[in-house]
Amino acid sequence: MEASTNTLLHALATDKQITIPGIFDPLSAKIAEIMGFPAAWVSGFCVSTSFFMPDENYMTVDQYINRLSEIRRIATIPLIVDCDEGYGDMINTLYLLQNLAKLDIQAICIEDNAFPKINSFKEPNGTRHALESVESFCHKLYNIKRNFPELILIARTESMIVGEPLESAIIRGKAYKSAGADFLVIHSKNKRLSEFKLIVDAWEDPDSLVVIPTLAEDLSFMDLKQIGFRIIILANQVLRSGIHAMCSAYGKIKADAGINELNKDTVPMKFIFDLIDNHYKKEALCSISK
Ligand code: SPV
Ligand code: MG
Repeated sequence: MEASTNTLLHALATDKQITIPGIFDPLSAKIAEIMGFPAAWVSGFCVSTSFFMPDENYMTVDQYINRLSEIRRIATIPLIVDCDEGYGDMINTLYLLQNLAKLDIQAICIEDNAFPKINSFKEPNGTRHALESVESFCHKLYNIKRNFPELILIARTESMIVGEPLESAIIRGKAYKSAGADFLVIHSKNKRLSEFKLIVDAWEDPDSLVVIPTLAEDLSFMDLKQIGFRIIILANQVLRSGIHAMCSAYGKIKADAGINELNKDTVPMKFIFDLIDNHYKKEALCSISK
């Protein structure tokens, strides 16, 4: 249990900058772990999508906790859990976090969307994308830190997502840091590096900035590191590329493209046997050596 906690704390303490991919189930978590990432982002959007539900609080808190425990049963990679807006008020948030505490979760991210949330990049469809007041969100952060002092707390403001100027996001960010947040995401629909740079330049402590560049175009992770972001989270690109691959494979089957064409973009069966068998062999060895 402690090993993974230490790994994330160690990475945060020693690596100036880290790149973290999104995961959503035991398989994706295990692949990210074997690839050697220092941590993985459990994406609310990706887990919801895997249940075929909108990222708008359709998924219940217990569904999410169950998925997290399925992931933890297989993977020891440090996890940063996307807690959306906390699944409701303070009581609901604490219920989620009490359950996460049993799962060796090192870090969480909580956003200032009002309940029920809507994914940052979805057009509101008539309903306003509302934010919690600064006071009530700070109250949430303060209570999280008071009840779970060991948890690395990432606060995320949706201020720019709802069209407020960068200055408003900075005001929220400062309040959230004072209320106990360790790191801050100023989430945005930014595409270009120059737009991301405005955020870094406006924030007094770039080391505490996390970026989730979901809509970014034409930039490398190194570009984001060079302008000063500390932690870069690629939240949902792996799931999106997986969906792309699935559609392409189903399309080839439908078009009767032939087995050779289909096999081009698949892993061999042996790849999966090895992947999974290695895990269970190691588990067996560990249990014998205890
Ligand atoms: C998620 O992965 O659930 C996120 C990141 O919150 S994003 O959907 O890109 O805003
Ligand atoms: Mg999310």
